[in-house]
Amino acid sequence: MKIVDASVLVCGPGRNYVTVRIETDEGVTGLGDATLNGRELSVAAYLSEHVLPTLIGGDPQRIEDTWQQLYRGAYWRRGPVTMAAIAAVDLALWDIKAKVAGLPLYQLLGGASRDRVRTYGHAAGRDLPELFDSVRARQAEGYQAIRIQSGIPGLQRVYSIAQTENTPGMPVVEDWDTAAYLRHIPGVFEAVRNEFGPELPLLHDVHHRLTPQQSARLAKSLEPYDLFWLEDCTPAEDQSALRLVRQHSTIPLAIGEVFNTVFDYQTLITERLIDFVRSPVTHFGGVTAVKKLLDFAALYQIRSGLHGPADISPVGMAAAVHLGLAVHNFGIQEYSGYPAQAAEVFHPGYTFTDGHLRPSEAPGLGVTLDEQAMAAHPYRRDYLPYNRLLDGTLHDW
Ligand code: GCO
Ligand code: MG
Repeated sequence: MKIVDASVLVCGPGRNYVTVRIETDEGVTGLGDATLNGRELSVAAYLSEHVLPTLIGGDPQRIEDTWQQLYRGAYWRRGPVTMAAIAAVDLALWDIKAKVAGLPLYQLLGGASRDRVRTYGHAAGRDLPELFDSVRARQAEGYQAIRIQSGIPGLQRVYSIAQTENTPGMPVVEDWDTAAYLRHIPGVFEAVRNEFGPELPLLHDVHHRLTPQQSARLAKSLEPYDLFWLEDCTPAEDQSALRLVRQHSTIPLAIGEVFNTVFDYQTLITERLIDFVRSPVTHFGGVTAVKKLLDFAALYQIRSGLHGPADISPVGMAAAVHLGLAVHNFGIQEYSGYPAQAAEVFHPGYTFTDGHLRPSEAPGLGVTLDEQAMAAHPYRRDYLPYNRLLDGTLHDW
């Protein structure tokens, strides 16, 4: 079996997605997700200029060797663009291998360790009534675990709360005030617990905005509300930052959605500074790399909580669901759904019921693409927002 064609498909059904398609001389096709939010075309160019031409004529069954060649052979290692590109190829090759075997991907990863994959959804509101409505809406959709994000008094534009109009083609600038945030958030969790009871698993994402000292204070103040996890409390590239948080709190910690390799986790895992790894199957080198990460994490009783917002395409999500069904140390899967137009392009195969995902039983990842529909949704340049403090200083994500 040989690879005869490999291409990058870029589209924008409600938001931008980059997909890799690898074709073999035996007519088996594999799909991979190469989406890197706000930097989409850099991965598309990395793939089409530098990676995909080297695959033609190669053996699609040699997944590990292809991974090593793309990682070690390029000289330039790591980084989100490189690792998103490697992930896309890796996913497409696993898709092909599983189709050739006639099995859903999870069967090649050891088979099912559970019946279904528990997810968490996103609730957010500018104030408590709006937040409660949002929690109820997620519960009505079936979610049994919910991430809570809230507006902050005095801040007009807070990430994931109020949609702000931006100059087309330019990033939105949002507001941040750490002191106001630290004052407000514990009361939000107290109110949510009082309203929804003690059993609902609650999560919270700090988006890397605090110092270790501020994070430790927040973690202590949230302890009475029994969070499932506190996510990304400090800037992720500083692994030692979580030592201080750990010394002061037993709150479960999750981090890693911006990591690209296992080396970003080395201190965090071996010193047991975290409880959940957050990397997506995409951006981290694919199923091959995340499976190894999870096996490493398992030695330290650390579980998965893979990144799964709408900027992971349904192709990447399908891979995460197969992996989540298979690995023993599964924790939870983020799943926030997709813009309605995405369903015209991607037929993901997996199903979502009662807050749980189940992979397709079709051979491979189980995802199919409608390329005609794709043409109706072209790419449009878009950015993530960023933050400034009230005096104009640029702040951490
Ligand atoms: C999450 C993430 C998202 C990111 C987004 C960036 O936990 O889902 O933090 O909210 O901001 O994925 O591309
Ligand atoms: Mg996050």
